[in-house]
Amino acid sequence: MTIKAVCVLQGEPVKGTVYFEQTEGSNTVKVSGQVSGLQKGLHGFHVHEFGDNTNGCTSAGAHFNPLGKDHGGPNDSVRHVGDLGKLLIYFSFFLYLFHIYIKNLFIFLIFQVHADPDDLGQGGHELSKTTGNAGARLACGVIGITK
Ligand SMILES: [Cu+2]
Ligand SMILES: [Zn+2]
Repeated sequence: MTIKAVCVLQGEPVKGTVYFEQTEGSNTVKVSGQVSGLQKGLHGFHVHEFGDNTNGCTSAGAHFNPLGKDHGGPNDSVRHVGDLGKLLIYFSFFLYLFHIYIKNLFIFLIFQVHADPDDLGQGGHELSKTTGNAGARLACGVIGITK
């Protein structure tokens, strides 16, 4: 049995599709997809805490952080559960820990792509430990369960 979720990113000009997939019994979620309309280079990607789009991507709130930790990279032990690191236009990777939430919480969350790379908490900027200083919110979409 595989649990699948999808997010359609609707920004201007940034658009994309992101898939989340977890095989039952596995302790990771596969995240894959593509985003178009981005400037060349790396961009911060996160799952944010609210599935709220009423005021655009701003309403999505902070990074999804149910364990109350500091911001980090996707492979760090100290990180927000929603920290996906910095990604290129096409991506496919496995995310640990997120699986705990995939079944119940997915429809409440927003996936978001940013203008700048995420410093993974190491940048020394005042925002490093909360947002990774990833800059403007370019596009976002609600993550929903699919078949
Ligand atoms: Cu973000
Ligand atoms: Zn974070």
